[in-house]
Amino acid sequence: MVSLVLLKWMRNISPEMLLLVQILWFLPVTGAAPSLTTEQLDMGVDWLSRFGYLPPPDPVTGQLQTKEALTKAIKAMQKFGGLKETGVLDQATLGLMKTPRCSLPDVSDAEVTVGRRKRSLTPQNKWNKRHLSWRVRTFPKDSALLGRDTVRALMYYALKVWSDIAPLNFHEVAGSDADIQIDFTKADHNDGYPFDGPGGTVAHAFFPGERFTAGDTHFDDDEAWTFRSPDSHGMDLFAVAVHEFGHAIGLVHTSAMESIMRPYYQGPVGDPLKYDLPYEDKVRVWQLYGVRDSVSHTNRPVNPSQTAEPPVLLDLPENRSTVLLARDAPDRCSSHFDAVAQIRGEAFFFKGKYFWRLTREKHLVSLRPAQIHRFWRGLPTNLDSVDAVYERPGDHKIVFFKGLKYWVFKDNIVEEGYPRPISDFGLPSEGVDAAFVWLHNDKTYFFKDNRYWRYDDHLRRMDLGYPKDSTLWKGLPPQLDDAMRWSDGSSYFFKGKEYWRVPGSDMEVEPGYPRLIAKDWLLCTEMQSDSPDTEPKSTETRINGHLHPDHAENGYEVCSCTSDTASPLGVRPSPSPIWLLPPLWTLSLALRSELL
Ligand SMILES: [Ca+2]
Ligand SMILES: [Ca+2]
Ligand SMILES: [Zn+2]
Ligand SMILES: [Zn+2]
Repeated sequence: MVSLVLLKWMRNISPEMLLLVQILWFLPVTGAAPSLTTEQLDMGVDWLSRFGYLPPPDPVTGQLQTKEALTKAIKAMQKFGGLKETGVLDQATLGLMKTPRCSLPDVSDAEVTVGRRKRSLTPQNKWNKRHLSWRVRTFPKDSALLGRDTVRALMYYALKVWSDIAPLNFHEVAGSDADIQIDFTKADHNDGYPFDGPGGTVAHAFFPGERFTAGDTHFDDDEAWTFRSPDSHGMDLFAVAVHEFGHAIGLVHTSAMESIMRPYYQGPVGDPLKYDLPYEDKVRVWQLYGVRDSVSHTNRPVNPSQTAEPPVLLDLPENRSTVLLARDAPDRCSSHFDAVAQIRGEAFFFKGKYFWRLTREKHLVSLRPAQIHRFWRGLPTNLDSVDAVYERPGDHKIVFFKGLKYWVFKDNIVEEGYPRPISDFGLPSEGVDAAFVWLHNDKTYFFKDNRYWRYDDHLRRMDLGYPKDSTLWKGLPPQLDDAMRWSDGSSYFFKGKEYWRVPGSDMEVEPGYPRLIAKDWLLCTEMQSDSPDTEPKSTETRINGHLHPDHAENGYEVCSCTSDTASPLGVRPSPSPIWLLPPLWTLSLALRSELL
């Protein structure tokens, strides 16, 4: 009855314990899901081990943890996949396990081996260089579905998705020493990640590093790779390639609902020329490499006569939503903010329907604001602004206020049962101007006009003796826009274009304040107005056949969130010979003809 898979997994368990282990396993599992077959259980255990959820059993204590470990592994898998955490192999769970996916594990080895002591994922690898070469070494054998030129063009655009936003530059080479070797291969191909025929695992890539295989990307040639498939048949090559190149530059899998780095195949993602990464993925790649430096133009050839003609990027039809976003979006340099909050150590500045995000090091992650309702899932789409936002002490949930209502978020998903009335807090029916947690006493403070309240989020009740007169905070103006604590131990208060700092446990503004918000937080120079319409773009565009590199109109570099930025002009490594390959612009034409 005990299959090979189970035996393999339990090879370190003493034979005497085997029967007990078997009973412990089968009772709860079969009890909750009576239709489960041994085959399904084998498949489940094998799957959980393969993708990092089930560690090899400890030789000493393994037999005591076995049942617990399996339940825990199933729950972890369900949580990561967005399923109900039942801890048993129910139909939804088995169904997700059969979904085509990437071969790489969801949980790193390091996280598994430390057991209960939760440790963060191993430090992510990243490339130390910013110019990376790529080459498609082997092509799909069934070229009836996808021609070679189309495959190369799709790889080009899938890499460009990442280099458009991060300071990385990819160039195609013909030699055998490309950083990113791309292969279409099947079954066992000698790298420890054998493919498995149609379905199951569809592709994998190796993380950056010093190893020979670093960056290499493999696609299972037993899949029916497609592009613009009229029906939902086949695997969309562009969508899978964007995911795998995410690994090739150092990203790991995520459970975020809106991410190209979810481990499961999500279907086609639309036109490769218009594809825009989900915000979550942008932030993660910015955390590794920083934002693309808009002024260095490192992808411009040093000497055009020696290098390939840059591919002609196809003219895109006017993107309606982008235009609307640009016209509607507020100016970060000239306006006040509705709300400001420190969330997970980062700063968020809210204005109208938009927000800007700053890293822990106070680096603005993008000049372009993100739409509130697209990131904070569950707020009404017609919400035109927010009043105040803060991260709750204790459970670290995020609370949004608007008028007489409030919403509670776990990460970026709203909790059930919200909005609720702010009378829950004991606040008057006038709304709030500002909310923040004072590091000094871990209490939550609400401000409205010239009064303030002190709330205990651990006991969920208002402290006695409030409201008090806000002039007790010496130097602060009435009618604040919002306030937040910051990692330097100080509290910051915002109103109009100015902000005030209150250090430590003082209730008095530090000398030298107010200062300008735009200048100190949002990368604006004095008197500068910088609407998103004039935001510098990182790509070069061709107008009437002439090359017009975009210039940063700000006169300064957009922050780079890591210390090493893109290499300056002049140190670009000379490219490997590419004359064996048709120039990529012909591929763009090939792709265009396929698009039309
Ligand atoms: Ca497969
Ligand atoms: Ca406010
Ligand atoms: Zn993956
Ligand atoms: Zn492989």
